[in-house]
Amino acid sequence: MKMQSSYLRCSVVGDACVGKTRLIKTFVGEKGDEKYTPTIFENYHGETMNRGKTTSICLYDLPGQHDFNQMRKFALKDSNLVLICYDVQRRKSFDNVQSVWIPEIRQFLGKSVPIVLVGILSNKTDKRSVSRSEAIKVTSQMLLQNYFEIDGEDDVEVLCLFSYIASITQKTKKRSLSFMKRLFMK
Ligand SMILES: Nc1nc2c(ncn2[C@@H]2O[C@H](COP(=O)(O)OP(=O)(O)OP(=O)(O)O)[C@@H](O)[C@H]2O)c(=O)[nH]1
Ligand SMILES: [Mg+2]
Repeated sequence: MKMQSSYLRCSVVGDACVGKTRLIKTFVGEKGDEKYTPTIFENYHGETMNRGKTTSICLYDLPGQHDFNQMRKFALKDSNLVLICYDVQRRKSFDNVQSVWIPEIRQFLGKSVPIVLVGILSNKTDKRSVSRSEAIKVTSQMLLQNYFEIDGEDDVEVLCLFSYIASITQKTKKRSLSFMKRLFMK
């Protein structure tokens, strides 16, 4: 029996040191190096299963430095989906979701590409400074696809996030395919 498979490109953005690279490394199974190294641009590859279908995900790990936007532009323009990450214990990184990251993504990609908001719990001993309900409110007001709150080192939580991502892009592709079918069957 032939296994069905699909492919998507996902950019990961958000303030510096919120845990984007750590989250990606958990997903691709490269855990271990706890040293913080600011990202310029990295490309990773992972796979997830959803309803018997394998999805290959090409991940663009992008710099959190705000003025590196030209570096992010090319990766963003090539993406089917974007994750915006913030640290639930760093208020500023959440405020920048609305003031920096959503405007930048919409400038380069328009409004049609799905954006998933991801609150990362980087340090279990620190108190959170952003509530779950605030994040859900922004998700709804800014017409984002969904909100996830995860520990970037927890394999199960990270896998759930990427399995969800695979499922929504499968749906989007299905919708556009049936539109094309409708167009040519007339
Ligand atoms: N345990 C563990 N910690 C990591 C790993 N990679 C990074 N960290 C730590 O996680 C925190 C966040 O680091 P990153 O994930 O690199 O942050 P980032 O959001 O990618 O930051 P920029 O690349 O500068 O935009 C830092 O304190 C790192 O020391 C890892 O593989 N394992
Ligand atoms: Mg990084």
